[in-house]
Amino acid sequence: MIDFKDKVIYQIYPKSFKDSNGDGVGDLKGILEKLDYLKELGVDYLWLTPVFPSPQKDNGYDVADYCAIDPQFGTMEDMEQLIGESGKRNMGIMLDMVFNHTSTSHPWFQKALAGEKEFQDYYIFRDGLPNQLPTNWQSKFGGPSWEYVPSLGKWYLHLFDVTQADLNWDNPKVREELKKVILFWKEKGIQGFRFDVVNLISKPDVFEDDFQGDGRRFYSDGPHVHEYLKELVRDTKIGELVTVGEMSSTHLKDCIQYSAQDVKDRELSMCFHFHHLKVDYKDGDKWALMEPDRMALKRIFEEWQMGMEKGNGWNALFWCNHDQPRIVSRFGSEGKYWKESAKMLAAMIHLMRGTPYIYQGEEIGMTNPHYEKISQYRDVESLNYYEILLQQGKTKKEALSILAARSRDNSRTPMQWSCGKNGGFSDHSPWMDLADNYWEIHVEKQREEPDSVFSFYKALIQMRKEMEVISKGTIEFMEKENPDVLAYERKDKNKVVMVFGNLTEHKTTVWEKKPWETFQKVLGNYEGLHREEGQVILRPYEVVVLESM
Ligand code: TEU
Repeated sequence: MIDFKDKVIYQIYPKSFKDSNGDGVGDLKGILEKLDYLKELGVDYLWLTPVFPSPQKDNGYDVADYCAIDPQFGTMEDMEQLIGESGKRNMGIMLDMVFNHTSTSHPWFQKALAGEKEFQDYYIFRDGLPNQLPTNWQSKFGGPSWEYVPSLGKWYLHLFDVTQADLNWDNPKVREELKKVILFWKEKGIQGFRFDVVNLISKPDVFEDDFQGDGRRFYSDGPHVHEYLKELVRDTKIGELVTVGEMSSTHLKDCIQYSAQDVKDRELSMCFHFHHLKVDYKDGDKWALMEPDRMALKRIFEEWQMGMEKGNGWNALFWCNHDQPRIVSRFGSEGKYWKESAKMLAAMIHLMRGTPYIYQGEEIGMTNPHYEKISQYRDVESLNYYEILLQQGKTKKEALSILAARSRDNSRTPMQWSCGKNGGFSDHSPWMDLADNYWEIHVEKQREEPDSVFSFYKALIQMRKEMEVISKGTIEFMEKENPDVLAYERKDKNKVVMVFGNLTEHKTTVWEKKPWETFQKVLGNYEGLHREEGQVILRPYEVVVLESM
């Protein structure tokens, strides 16, 4: 089994990473051009979001063929070259397996539509009249989660877009097909897998209306999910690779099971959950704006960090991905304290117990783009919700300001490589607009600066590799009642490391009384350790990392 505890994973959204052939869309050859940059940053694995043939209704999460490359991203030879060249630099490629659903363009679904019973059993079809939805469940992208096929007189389930039909994992043939996909890529030298919404694969035996919610309580961490995952891992022997499951609306007890390390039938290396990224959803509604609830954030980190440690599970640590707004725009500052807040947020995540993920552009503190026109958006969820918000009576201006804060497109803007044309992303006008600040926030500038956000990420990655207490130590939280400060202590038999982060843009006091003289500062985003009358004071968005001497 591979030791992934001191590894750092970098997420690439290929469409927006680097365009090599001047069509305005990023591609595999573009990634190849940037391998030395990624090596310099110090990451170990590159997770690529889907690059398989797809109608791109959901930017590749609607897969039409799991074992080929979409021509817009390149060819199979490009992928093989990327695997080889990454390997030479000691970096592994991880692919994104979207196994909860396929595109409705997938040959399996097409055969189902043509009336082949065998393939209808690959999906979740229900007989019914056109005006009788099988259940009242809602799609995660808005609207009902069922679509009627008049020619068949049946409904099919789609938890996401109408072109993303849910697979029927209760059918052993489906499970066998998906194992073949894994083996195909493993054979090519893929070093790890990320499994998209994998905790949604097992649907309940009986489908019923949900009068308390949108239906998710019936299928999240569903009845056979652990059994199916165990089977998949066992039969493909991916227990020896790095695997991460994306868990939607999940539970701690299930995540412990998904990522339990020392058990006979292992499931995955680690899990993503999203609870810490819902602390600015008003009443749980992503489309209702609210300031982040910092106490809730602290509580969630504590609950998950302590719970996973106790259960011997393993967390994937992250702030950003292709579905989330940029973290500096969200929990930090885009103005005066842009750099300080980007660094503080980075340290708070990287030094916890788990494996850190960096989403492209996060390492240079990229921000939300603040689009002002609906025509600038590309994401299916954002476009659907824009209409829903208008139907709810919001003005266009209000709906646009909600999207500017919440849209998934906030993180999907092209990577800012330089202050040159199109931010050095492409010679052609890009498939979506860049953030205007690319002239100021870009890789070229930060790569050389010792004080840059980029250099800080490099230092964090180094630290994990050099200090076993970061990768393997236990964790304990401090400052639990202090709403301004997130703080924790990492410990092993040789060392104690303390991390204090000021989550606010004002000066604040650390309540904890520690023998400060016995610690030395090893990393921070300000000079020295500021003390007033014996108390440690944190400056705006300050982070200090101290090590026992
Ligand atoms: O996302 C799953 C998911 O539920 C979300 O993060 C989703 O974007 C959010 O709930 C909407 O508010 C995964 C992928 O990361 C995402 O890009 C895909 O669109 C989705 O699955 C479907 O494959």
